[in-house]
Amino acid sequence: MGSGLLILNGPNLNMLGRRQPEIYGRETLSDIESACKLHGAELGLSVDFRQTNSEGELVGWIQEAAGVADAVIINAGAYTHTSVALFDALLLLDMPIIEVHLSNIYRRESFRHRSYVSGAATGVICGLGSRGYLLAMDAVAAMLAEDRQRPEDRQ
Ligand code: CA2
Repeated sequence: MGSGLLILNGPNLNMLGRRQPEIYGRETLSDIESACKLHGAELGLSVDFRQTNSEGELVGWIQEAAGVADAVIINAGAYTHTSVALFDALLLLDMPIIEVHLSNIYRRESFRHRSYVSGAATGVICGLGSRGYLLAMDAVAAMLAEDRQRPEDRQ
């Protein structure tokens, strides 16, 4: 059986493709979901792709991931920069966590330079548009394969 990957998207990402294409690109979240599912099939990862505008729902989904998912990719949207609750929830997970942002948050307003998610993430990808999700999936697939070979080395 393949590994299970949970891809979480936070507030306003459901609006992708409709506004601010110069920052976020022209693809919709549904386009990104399709690309992730296709890539998951190539990598042998089953993909559960979700979006919510609710911080509490994100926390709930992260809690549920324990014992169910093998890895999490998260674009927490604006909650990235504000949510200690997300940070605390992510710390409970003993699995690879990759933080993804479509835009380069470090080239934008200073309030976007702080990420609470980064403090709990295994790695961070930003500024590469929707390709960042696929690259995150490649990283997860490599980490899970390594883990299967040498589980005792995981940090
Ligand atoms: O670059 C990213 O992926 C962000 O996580 C996107 C968030 C932003 O708050 C983060 O700082 C960086 C915002 C997502 C909102 O996306 C929209 C797209 C089109 C129209 C309106 C919002």
